Amino acid sequence: MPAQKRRTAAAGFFLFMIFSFGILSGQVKVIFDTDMGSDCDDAGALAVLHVLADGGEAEILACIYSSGKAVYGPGCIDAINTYYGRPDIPIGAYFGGDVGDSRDPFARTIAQDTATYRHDIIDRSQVPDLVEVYRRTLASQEDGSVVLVTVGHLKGLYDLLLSSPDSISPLSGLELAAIKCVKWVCMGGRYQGGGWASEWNFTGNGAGPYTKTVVDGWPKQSVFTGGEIGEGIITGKRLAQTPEGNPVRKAYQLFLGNLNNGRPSWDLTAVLCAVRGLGDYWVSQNVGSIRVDDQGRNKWEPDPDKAQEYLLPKASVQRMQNVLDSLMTSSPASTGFLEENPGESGLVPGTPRLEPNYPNPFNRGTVIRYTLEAPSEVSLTVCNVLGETVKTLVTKHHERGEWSVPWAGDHDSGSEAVSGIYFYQIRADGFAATRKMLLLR
Ligand SMILES: [Ca+2]
Repeated sequence: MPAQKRRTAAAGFFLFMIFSFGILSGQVKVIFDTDMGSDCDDAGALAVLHVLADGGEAEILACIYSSGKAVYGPGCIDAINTYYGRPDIPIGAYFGGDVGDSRDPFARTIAQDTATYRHDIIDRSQVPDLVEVYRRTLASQEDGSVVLVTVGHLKGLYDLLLSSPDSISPLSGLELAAIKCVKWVCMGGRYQGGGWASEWNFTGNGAGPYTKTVVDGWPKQSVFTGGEIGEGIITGKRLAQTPEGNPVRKAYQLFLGNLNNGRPSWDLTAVLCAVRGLGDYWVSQNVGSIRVDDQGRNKWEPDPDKAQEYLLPKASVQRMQNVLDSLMTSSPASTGFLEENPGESGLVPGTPRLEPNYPNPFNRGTVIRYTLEAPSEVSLTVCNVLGETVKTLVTKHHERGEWSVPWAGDHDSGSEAVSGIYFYQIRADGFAATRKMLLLR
């Protein structure tokens, strides 16, 4: 089948899968607030968020560009959103000039290359003010439903919290945050040293004076992933295996000069925590609260105890690298590899019927069931999103009837498969059927 047709068939199939099997339930609704352009880990974090959305774990409500000294952040965000098949996510930008990084190692190049990335926003002149997007997005959501994640300076959030009632909502920004948000996950600060610490998102580029107001004034739970959490988790090398047209690959390549060494995963950890919580990746220190000074420096105090916590590592660095790298480098669902699968129609006599696996999502293992209407030579395999066979579960002659096969989330080699989307495909006498499943470690 021609590649284009295969992609089109795959896109339709993915949409069918998502809307047919209720994978959307349990989604975390996320607003992503970024200084896209200063460092490539913002691009990696947005990629992780899209892949989590592809897997039905998250919905991306809006992207906020909260750096005011470079203008191409929104264009770079739009290029990534478009690559992942979500070109219409609202984007808001900061238009002030007092907070932000004037360096632009990759955003401009990506934002201006609309021929390659097929997006339509180039710079911030094409998007609304971030306060408008924040307010509109929050006002449209159910109470207590939104997770806000910031991976840059806090000026955007500062402007939201200080915003007044307007035609969008009779609530102030502080009230909107208190009513609509369930929590805020923030990449910022440092916590494990014990004393006063200086971290770039909190203190850099003129952000310091705003950090204290936001950290002290945020009205709901806040979770901080400190600089030390992402620092040792080096990701991005696997981007070399993704298509040349991947803007996230381009961001890492331009920022680092090559794809040989990878980059710490500061912002990626915040996104993963926003969507999956602590999981078995982290534990949290939740007794005490943060003190922030006027320069944005911070320290953790055991008293008073507020609804604030910071992450401590639990899983190994190696495992976190695997989890984040495999998310960041997964193919977008909209450009998947799948072939047409006539078995999905269920109308052709002799077609194998493949049932939804259970449980799904799953952690330790899942069971795949299928029905044969006639004796057949059967193969049942599990593939990853790159189309590589992970595990061959069945290759044999089967009588007609109902069958079930467990998959323990392992490779043919016996090693553990990483978190992510997988596909299981049955082939029997020239027919094939494929379904999607989600492994969560
Ligand atoms: Ca950042």
